[in-house]
Order: sequence, then C-alpha cells, then structure tokens
Amino acid sequence: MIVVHHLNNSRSQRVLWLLEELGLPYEVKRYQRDAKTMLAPPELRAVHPLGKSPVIQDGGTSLAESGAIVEYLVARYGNGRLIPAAGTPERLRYTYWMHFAEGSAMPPLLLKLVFDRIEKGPMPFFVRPVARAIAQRAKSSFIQPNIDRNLDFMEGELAGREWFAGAEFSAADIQMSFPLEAAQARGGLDAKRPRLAGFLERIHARPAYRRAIDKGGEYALLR
Ligand SMILES: N[C@@H](CCC(=O)N[C@@H](CS)C(=O)NCC(=O)O)C(=O)O
Repeated sequence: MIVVHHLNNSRSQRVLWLLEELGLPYEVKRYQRDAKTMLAPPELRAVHPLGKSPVIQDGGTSLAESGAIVEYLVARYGNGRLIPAAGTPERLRYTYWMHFAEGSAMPPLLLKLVFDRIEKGPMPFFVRPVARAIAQRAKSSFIQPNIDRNLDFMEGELAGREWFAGAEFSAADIQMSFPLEAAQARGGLDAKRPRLAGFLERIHARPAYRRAIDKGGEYALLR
C-alpha cells in the first residue's frame, strides 16, 4: 500500500490527485501546519530529514520531492497513462513542464509569500517603515515582474493546446497545478489570463481532483 505523508494546504495535494487519476489504493498520513508559522510539524522530520511534504512510502521505497514522486508513480504504475509517448514533441514538453513547475514557476511565488509575511508580520514599530520599504521594493522590482513574465509565458504556451504537453491531459498538468493555484491565490493570476484561468477550471472539474480534495481535507492555498 502506498502511504502519502500529506500536509494540509500543500503540494502533496498533487500526489493524492495523481493517485486518484491512476485509480491506485493509498493511505494518507495527515500532518497539520503550525497555525502561526505555517511550517510543517516536527513529526515530518522522522519521515524525511528535510521535514517537508510530500513524501511517499511504497514498500521499501521512500521518496520526497513532488516531481520525483509524480515521475516514479507514472513510471511504476501508469502503464503508459498520463505520459506522452517517448520520442515525441509532446514528451519533451511533458519533461519541460514537469521541471518548470518547481524549478521556475514556484521560486518567485515563494518569495512573494515570504515578503508579504515580512511586510505584514509583527515587528517593533520603528523597524516597520524600513522593513515595509524593503519588502515592497523586492516585490515591485524583482518578484512580481518575474511572476508576471512566467504567467505571460504559460498563457502563451496554452494557445492552441488544451494541456501543457499537448492535446492530452498528462501528469505534467498535475505538477503544474500547484504553481498556478498559488499564482491565483497570491500572484495576480485572474481572468485577464483566460487560458490559464480555463486550465484551472478544467482541472478543478475533474472527478479525480474532487476525490483527492475529499481525501486530503483542507486545501486553501496560503496568501
Ligand atoms: N520542491 C519540493 C518542495 C517541498 C515543500 O516545500 N513543501 C512544503 C509544502 S507546499 C512544506 O512542506 N512546507 C512546510 C515547511 O517548510 O515546514 C517539492 O516539490 O516537493
């Protein structure tokens, strides 16, 4: 039985969704973020030294890093499902987006989360104007322009194709869901980018996505 170490409001939701798409049985071990710091509880460190989610266990195999987990599950249990055929342009796009999600899309979104928290967090009153000015400068000069450029690029890449790899839904779309949901929650992704908004509508309507939400519990991305 595959065990998913699942943190509320987190990337591990993607793993539950993939398992639902593949129709595999699995067990969810839930962990709750600290209400103040939003960090994972220390118990996750007993599962993996970094103490982050997702981590899966499958027999004697233990694996972290959501992209690696998605690739492992598709290779081991997919029987050719959710991955374009080797050697096709679609397969190259699949690999590209599988890596783009965590490698390029997430970093500026994470920075946005951190700098928003610095700006709004508790601090001595005399430090606040300086901290706010630094946070706003970082966001306006680097973070938001990078988020916007990524969003424009992704919007363009969905012109004439329904899914990131091509005409068929694939596991790359599952991997791409988290940065796009994060961008919708905190990066300014809205109806002005209709193809990305449509992508989110399409994935949210999938029965497997809905089932995974029922299994995973609370999933409201951090703002
Ligand atoms: N690149 C890793 C990122 C893992 C990660 O940062 N997970 C977050 C959840 S979205 C986490 O566990 N955060 C809690 C913490 O850092 O304490 C992946 O894709 O699995």
